[in-house]
Amino acid sequence: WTAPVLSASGDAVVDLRESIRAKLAFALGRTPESARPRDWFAATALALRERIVAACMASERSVPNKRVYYLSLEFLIGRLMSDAMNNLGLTETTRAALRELGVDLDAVQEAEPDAALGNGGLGRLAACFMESMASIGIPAMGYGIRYDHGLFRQSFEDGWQREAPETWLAEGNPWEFARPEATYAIGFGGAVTMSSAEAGVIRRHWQPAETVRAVAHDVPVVGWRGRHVNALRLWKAEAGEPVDLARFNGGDHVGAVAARMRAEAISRVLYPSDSSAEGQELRLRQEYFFTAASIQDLVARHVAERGDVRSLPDHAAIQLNDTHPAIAVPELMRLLLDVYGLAWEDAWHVTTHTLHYTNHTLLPEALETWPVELMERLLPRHMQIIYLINWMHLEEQAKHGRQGSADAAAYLAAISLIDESHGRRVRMGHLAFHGARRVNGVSALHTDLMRSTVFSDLHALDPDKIVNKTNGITFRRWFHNANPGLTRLAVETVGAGVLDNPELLRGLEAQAEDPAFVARYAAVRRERKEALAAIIAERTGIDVDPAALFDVQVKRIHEYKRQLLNIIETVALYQAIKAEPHRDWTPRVKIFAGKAAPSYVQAKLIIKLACDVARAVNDDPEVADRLKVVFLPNYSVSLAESIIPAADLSEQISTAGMEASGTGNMKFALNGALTVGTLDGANIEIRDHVGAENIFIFGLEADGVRARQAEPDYAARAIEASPRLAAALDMIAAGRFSPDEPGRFRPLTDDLRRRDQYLLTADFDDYWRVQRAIDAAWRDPRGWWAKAIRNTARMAWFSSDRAMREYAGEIWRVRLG
Ligand code: 26Q
Repeated sequence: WTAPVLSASGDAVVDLRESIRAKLAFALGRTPESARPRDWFAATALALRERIVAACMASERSVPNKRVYYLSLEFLIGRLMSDAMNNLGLTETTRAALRELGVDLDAVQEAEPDAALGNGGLGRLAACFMESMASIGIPAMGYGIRYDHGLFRQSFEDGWQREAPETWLAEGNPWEFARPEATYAIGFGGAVTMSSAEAGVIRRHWQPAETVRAVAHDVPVVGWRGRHVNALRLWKAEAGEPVDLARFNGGDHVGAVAARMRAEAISRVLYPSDSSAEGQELRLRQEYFFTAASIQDLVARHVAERGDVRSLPDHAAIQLNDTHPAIAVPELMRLLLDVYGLAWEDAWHVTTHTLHYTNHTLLPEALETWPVELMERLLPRHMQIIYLINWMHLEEQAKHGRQGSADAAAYLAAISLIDESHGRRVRMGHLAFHGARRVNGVSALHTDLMRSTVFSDLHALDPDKIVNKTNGITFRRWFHNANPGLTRLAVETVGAGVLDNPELLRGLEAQAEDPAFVARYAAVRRERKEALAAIIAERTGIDVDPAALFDVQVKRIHEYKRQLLNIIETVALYQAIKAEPHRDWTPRVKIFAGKAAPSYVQAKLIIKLACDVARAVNDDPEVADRLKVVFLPNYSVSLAESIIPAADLSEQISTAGMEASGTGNMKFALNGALTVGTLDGANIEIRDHVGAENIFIFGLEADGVRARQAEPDYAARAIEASPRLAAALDMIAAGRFSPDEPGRFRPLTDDLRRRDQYLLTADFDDYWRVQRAIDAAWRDPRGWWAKAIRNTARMAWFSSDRAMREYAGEIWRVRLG
């Protein structure tokens, strides 16, 4: 397989080899003899970075007509080296250069720490979008925070999750460029004063009590074939003054340093929760810090290039990744009003024609709201502006009929940017919605649910505002880099054009029943499964048989994602095997991985249950290789790259209506795992693309979920109607998996019996049924592989290149470079 590698030409190898040698000596001060893999990684990254800069300078010749700015509190990038090497076509050159230095490229790649600046789907989506924008030539800049500590490291102590700080920057970051010249002052607190009227207008001035400096650090994002390079600009927080000298000299040494600590705390650590809006002051400081720095930076660039701030919407499109940067609405208004002196109407026009908002969740507990009192204290000028926006918004609606109608007050309360029902709180979703030109959902179902539920009243006011942009994944990372064997097979079968145009994967369909092709496809899978089995043995001590069906559920641990449903089915299967050990059970390995938010007690208990069930099942000699259960610690992007190509079955079993899209589902299907899933999020669109006969669907649909939730005692009745479910729950509740603490899992089983918000009990029997159909399908290898191959062949639409083209054409109205 040569492309994307233009094969390793001799000169290029020598050049790179010497460049790596020089970096090792002069940038790192190391000799080849004393260099550790981490040093070789840094030297190689620095050498590659030089080539990226060269490509960058080539692609930066002229000012683009319009730029996209992607604001996200999370970029879950993972490792950067294989992306950079492959997109530059330098993988084989690098391998050869390192070999001549006596170093193995794979070992060097393993030494790169993941940049885990995100929790899960939302952060990984931002990383895929950045890679796609660079690949298809959208001039773009990502804006985020340069956290000292990314997502915590997960380990296990007797099956309980333990968190340790993640330290990706401990030995520096060879990819980044510090840009101290791009530094902005970010204010907090203080008061708003009015100046005397100039030409009949009163100007407001915000005098912050505290300022923090935002210092830019740029990470280059290389596109496919090195054609374009964009930047990811991450802000580091520094104190306004390194130490408060007046205070220090006045004797208050501790106070002088404390102010600095308080400033630097802003970029210290990523919040590890992805499902409940925690509402702490530091989180709001993070949100404002990075949003204000980004908006100031992009407005300054625009004014420098174009002279007039009024033309901002023609030359800049800002995408808000969820509500985390929603404070951009009043921040952009503040700049336009207070700094550039625009009239309200003009400022509002510019704002609402530049901003766009992506929603990623409708779960009420995850919708951000901030107490008015906190906003007033931290961001007094922004709170004034929010009040004004809201006043005009409500006046406008009160004018257009509705007033006097019996529910007029209820209607205004529903569309208001301020929630008055439990203390006064700013609704960030409403604020982002109202300030944006387009608002998008991340799958077709999720977009429909936005229109009919959380945003129904606002949607009625502007029916064209909400649009559907189904998520995608970058095939360069999740297919070419993660599964080179399958990529090679695809290239050999349909031609190297597939690397540029994934639609060519279609050509694999014709081979779905061809024994020679199937054998090669299966051989690639087998190799990935053996590699994963080695990782499992090394990290958990569990031996698994690569011939067994690898059944995988990897994602954040959350009740709505229903890992518990999978575990209960595992327990039921264990009971069935024990009852009839001599039946021809389909050998399975159930593989779990994922992190629970440190404060999410129920999710941590679900992890413990998975580990306790794993121990009981794996230690039971009667079960032997028919069933094994594995929980792999410390799930990450790089671990996902090892797991996904090795999966036979992909578990996407969220309660219908609750998973906005999912993107792991796409990675698995592309790599040929069959999906067992509910009609939720993008699973529906995956079914539409791969064909209903090539996916295993079960369970209630979103409207059925709502209907069932309205029935009294639905959980107790479902358990009563299902002896298999009742027996599995009894076994868990009786302490069979926790003999040292029999009541350990009662919080889980009691909740299922009493409430079961996520309808595990309603879907259990259908889940069991479809799992046994999967067992049967596995016993027909020809049928199984034909389905797998059809999955790979039909997934091209889920490329994030497609998603980015849709955003570019229908939201940003930006030309591709
Ligand atoms: C909010 C406030 C305070 C602290 C943390 C947060 C917070 C952080 C992260 C809230 C939510 C998140 C992440 C959400 C997320 O990852 N959502 C997922 O987005 C994916 C990309 O669109 C979808 O595919 C998933 O369905 C959705 O769950």
